[in-house]
Amino acid sequence: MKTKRFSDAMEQALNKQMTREAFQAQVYLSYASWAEVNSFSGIANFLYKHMHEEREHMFKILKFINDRGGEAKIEAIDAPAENPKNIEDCLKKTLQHEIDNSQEIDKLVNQAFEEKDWATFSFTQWFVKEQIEEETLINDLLDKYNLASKQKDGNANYYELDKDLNKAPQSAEIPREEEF
Ligand code: OFO
Repeated sequence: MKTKRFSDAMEQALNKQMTREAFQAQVYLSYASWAEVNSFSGIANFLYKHMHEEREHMFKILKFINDRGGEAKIEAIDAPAENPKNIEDCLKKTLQHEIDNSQEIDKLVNQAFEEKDWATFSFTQWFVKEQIEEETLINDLLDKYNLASKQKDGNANYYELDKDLNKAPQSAEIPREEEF
């Protein structure tokens, strides 16, 4: 007989978040397909890859629920909202989805803290860090989009410069002192 090691309320909350991660994956999938159809294959590639990450998040939660003696419930996933209007809209909406998701993760952390459920508290910390990373990643893409697209003098050069700086070494060759 399995022994459940978290509350019914926590099991429910984790199940809800598991379905939410599946929803996140659907959003990435629909935006990726939209980008591909509109000939933005680079961004489509990024979004398809990220769809897989979200599915992994969903699975991570599923495993945790089952491993802790609960039962993961596979439920219907909401349809994503309408397609983005353009790349900027796509990136902004993606960022907003991540911010909303971070808030849901925070609720789980709070609940675990209030229930003194330290196993779930520790488990959710991985998601807190992951969300920090993902928000930063999408924000960076938006910055790059702005550099590449906004109508300012020399912006195209900044975009190229930024690509170069990305590959810049962390140390420089300096002339050695001559030995006399
Ligand atoms: Fe984008 O994140 Fe899942 O959690």
